[in-house]
Amino acid sequence: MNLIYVHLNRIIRAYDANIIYMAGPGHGGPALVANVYLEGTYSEFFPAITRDTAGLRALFRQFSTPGGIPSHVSAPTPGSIHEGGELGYVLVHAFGAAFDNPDLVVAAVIGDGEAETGPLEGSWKGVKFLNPVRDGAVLPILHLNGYKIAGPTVWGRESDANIAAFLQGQGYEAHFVEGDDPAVVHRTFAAALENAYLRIRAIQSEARAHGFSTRPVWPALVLRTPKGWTCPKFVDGVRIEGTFRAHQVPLATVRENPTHLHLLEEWMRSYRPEELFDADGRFRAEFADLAPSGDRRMGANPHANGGRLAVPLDLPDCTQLAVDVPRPATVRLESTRALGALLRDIYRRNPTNFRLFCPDETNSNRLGAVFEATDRCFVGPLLDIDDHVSHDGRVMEVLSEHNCHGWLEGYTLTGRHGLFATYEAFAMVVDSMAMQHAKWLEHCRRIPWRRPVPSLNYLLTSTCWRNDHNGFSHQGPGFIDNIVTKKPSVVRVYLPPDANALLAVADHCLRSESYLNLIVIDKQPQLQWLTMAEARAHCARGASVWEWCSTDGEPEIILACAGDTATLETVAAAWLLKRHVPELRFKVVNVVDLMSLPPSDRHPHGMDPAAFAALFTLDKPVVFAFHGYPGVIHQLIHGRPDSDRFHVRGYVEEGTTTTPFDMVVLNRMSRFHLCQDAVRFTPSLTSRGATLLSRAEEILARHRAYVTEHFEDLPEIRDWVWS
Ligand SMILES: Cc1ncc(C[n+]2csc(CCOP(=O)(O)OP(=O)(O)O)c2C)c(N)n1
Repeated sequence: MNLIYVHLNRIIRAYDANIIYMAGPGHGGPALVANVYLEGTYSEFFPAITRDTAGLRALFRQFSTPGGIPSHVSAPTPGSIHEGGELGYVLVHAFGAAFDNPDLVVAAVIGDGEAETGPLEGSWKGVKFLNPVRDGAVLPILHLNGYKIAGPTVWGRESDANIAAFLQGQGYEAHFVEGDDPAVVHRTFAAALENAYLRIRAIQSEARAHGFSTRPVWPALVLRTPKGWTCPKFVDGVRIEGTFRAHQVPLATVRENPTHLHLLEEWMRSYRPEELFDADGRFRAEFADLAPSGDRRMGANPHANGGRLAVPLDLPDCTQLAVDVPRPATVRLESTRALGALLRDIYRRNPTNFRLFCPDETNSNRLGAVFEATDRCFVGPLLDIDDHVSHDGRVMEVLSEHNCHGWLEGYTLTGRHGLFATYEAFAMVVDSMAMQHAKWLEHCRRIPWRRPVPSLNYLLTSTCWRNDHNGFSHQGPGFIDNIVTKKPSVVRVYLPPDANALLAVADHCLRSESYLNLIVIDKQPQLQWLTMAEARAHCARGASVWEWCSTDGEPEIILACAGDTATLETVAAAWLLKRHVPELRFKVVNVVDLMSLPPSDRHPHGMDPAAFAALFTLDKPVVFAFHGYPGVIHQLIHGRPDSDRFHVRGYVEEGTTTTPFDMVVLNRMSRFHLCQDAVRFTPSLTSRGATLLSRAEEILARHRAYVTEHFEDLPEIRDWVWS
């Protein structure tokens, strides 16, 4: 890791190159910290870590100790936008950083252990989406030290020929550097790195001067050096250098074992510190001057602190794209089409700093309006029959949620904007990436010099309620469960009930910084509830009473809902209750901003007690229909007055191929189930309530027979509108 750093420095100096370093093997963190210290950036960001003996001592003592810094390349490491703690993502992050950064070269160091992960193996294909005219370059440096924690690595035991063949198939020309004699490896690596850099620049100059018709073959370096190179060769008679035993801490128990302590001293002295540092612990100028200066230092490169470069999006006026809703619950349309129009206009106004990332579902998710402004990006052979595919396209469709997520992370961490649109169920493929990104953003908030970056926005569509034709595999709202457990400072969850609310929410999210914004809404035709003005006011409040479908007077019960299908069933339940038990007084409360539910000391969006009581009262039963797993609502309202009065219906893992209404019946969230709950939890209702209960049972029985025979819902359900 050190070797690579100083040779990149050499290239930066020689060519005034704009390079950032991404360290895949997380345990190489100390090397990155050491180098940013030696080049001076560390002391600029952390003035207490001075460039003298006291500073060195403070630097060493804070390493991986309580109150200190993590052992990985983490948010406090200047020059870093990639931690490497959870292995697998270094190449996807590198490509995300390189997109639309034509001058930037991202050196991505990949451990041979990391190279075994699914995401890493799946991310070589980034070059097939990398346009040499408008994008920067990624230089993969595959480091084969032969071992993971305890076992051999797949690539470490593979021949050069096989590795070269693999990389060739992925679109790279591999250059090998191998050895264990530092003096020799320095020379061969210097030459290989310089050649690779010049090859990158030649590819780019050629494409930028004359265009390109076939995808360039990009260089990749493969470096074989011993694991724990230059650490003690043997400890207690056992071989360490070049073996798995060198992983992380090659020499332990130095406090208790004088022989080990002696070995440690010998090892440290083998680097001849007295030649490198003066008597006061200052790095000697003749070596310090080898590093680049100013923002060319990799620790200071602004791309690795993307907020320094971020420009807010030029957003169109979303009210111009509003859908017409003359009366609530009478117009049906596909809400995500309105978002597609917004994204199209964003593409037009922001030609170089916005991208949509999607696993080949842009059309399926009804976002196809973007193709009026741009194409799908594909840097490979194009065919006549392709639909909106070009080398210059800016819609990033790759059937890999890992790539979509990782590219967007790299893109936003370097200061640009985007949206990841995906089928709801398959967002869980990247649960872990979302979690790691949330940690990164959270950590950055506590580091003053880390500037805020554009938020990572998710659109989850093709939701569990409307995957009736795909069936159980496509039904799963669990990504919400993952997100709501993350730090309140970095997560936001929105469930817009219709198109205008979706526009208002998207506009808000695309202006925000340093959050994970989750937006959940289905793509199928759905009833529209709100005018644009109403939607904006409702979304700004986060949750409000819908008077038009509530009754007058003090409510005896609250019908609450969050999510499009949950809203439909709740409003339809309100309609039924008004007809069949007109004496019942209730309010319908719609929640757009899920994080308005917890108490305000648990989330910054949490309603204050008075606002919460104004919606939910202090003591009345609440029948809550929720888009996702019911436990999420119970978790969020914990601590609110008398939280036992909340009776939540939601997705309870009943999935299959069936009709839309059958899905809500199977999960017991249908309008009839909600009516049953309303009657059950309002003790004052007697005979009329009982009549409604039996009528609900009768319709549910009729429904079952009808869908099995006709494969569609009862007309009175399918065509229901508010009247
Ligand atoms: C996804 C993931 N799985 C497992 C681990 C635990 N782990 C930490 S380091 C390591 C071995 C890494 O080997 P390699 O990538 O070759 O790095 P190096 O040998 O340079 O340390 C493993 C398995 C992890 N950090 N991330």
